[in-house]
Amino acid sequence: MASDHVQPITLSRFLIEQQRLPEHPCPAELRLLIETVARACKAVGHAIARGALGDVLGALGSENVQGEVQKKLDVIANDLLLDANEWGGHLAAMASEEMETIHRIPNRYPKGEYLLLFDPIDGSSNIDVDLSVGTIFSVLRAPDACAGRDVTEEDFLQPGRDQVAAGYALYGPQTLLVLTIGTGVYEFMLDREVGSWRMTDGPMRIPAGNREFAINMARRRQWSPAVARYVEERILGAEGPCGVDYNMRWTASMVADVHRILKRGGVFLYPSDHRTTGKARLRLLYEANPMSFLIEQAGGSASDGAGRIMDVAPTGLHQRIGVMLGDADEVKAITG
Ligand code: FDP
Repeated sequence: MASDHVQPITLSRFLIEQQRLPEHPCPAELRLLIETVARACKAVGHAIARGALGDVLGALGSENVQGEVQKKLDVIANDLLLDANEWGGHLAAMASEEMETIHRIPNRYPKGEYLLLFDPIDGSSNIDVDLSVGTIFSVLRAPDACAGRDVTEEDFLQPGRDQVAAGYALYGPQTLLVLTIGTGVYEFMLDREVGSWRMTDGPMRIPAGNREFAINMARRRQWSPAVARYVEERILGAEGPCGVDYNMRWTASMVADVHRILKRGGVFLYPSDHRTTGKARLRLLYEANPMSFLIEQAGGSASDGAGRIMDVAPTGLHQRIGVMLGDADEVKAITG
């Protein structure tokens, strides 16, 4: 008997429908670029799933530009994203957490009008303990001024509000792709049997009023008075000024924490160290900006404590920034 269960639409169909929108049509080149990134994320997810049997776990013994020990999967995922996106003709250059400087498209391939930034494996400390990790990506337009010359690092230093697409893959119990091209946030799940991404949620809206905050409590000494007050009041719960109990969640993977916020609400906080100017954990261009784009598109807000993250004018490829994002009311309760 034929099943009457209608399968949700695929990522390809969603993007083609976006290309046909009378207002804000998705350019064909951008559609093809996103499909390529999504294909690369499938390969990254496959590599992760091979785990110890595929000899992909553990550290490499090298350090990345941030001075962090590189895991084997950091490098494998970086190479998969580079290889998949090099030859399609949609990009002028790429940048990644794992590479000191930008990767220009080699001369043997045609060049396109977009710039791709990514964090190939976010939440690396989770890899060896079989917990969720993700890939984050951001797409910018290459400035007109770089036509006919080599792309430079400066071409990547654009504020987050200029992103044309952003998203992440979440490698958890299911493999998901969450995407925005400025027309809302959509979630796709990898159907492993047929190898395609199918829409499972969207347009996503951050549910209001969920009383959960995500913060690494061990960094308490670094918090500003505003962040400390916010957290203290929530720990007091029903016995404090909030009058209700809150819960704390921390997965040590920004992708997993942001995904929980998109689905269930609450806030994610990784503030900068208020004692030291500019000392922060998360990177602006390939972590904070793409996540802020998704969060704002889902009705939330994203601040560095002083203002909107997506309005920050970047000064360096690997620049770090404090991050407070999620439910707009909760973010406001910290930033005022
Ligand atoms: P990681 O460096 O392990 O890739 O990208 C930064 C990040 O992960 C975030 O995903 C995560 O939220 C945070 O660092 C974890 O930080 P803690 O080690 O302080 O928990």
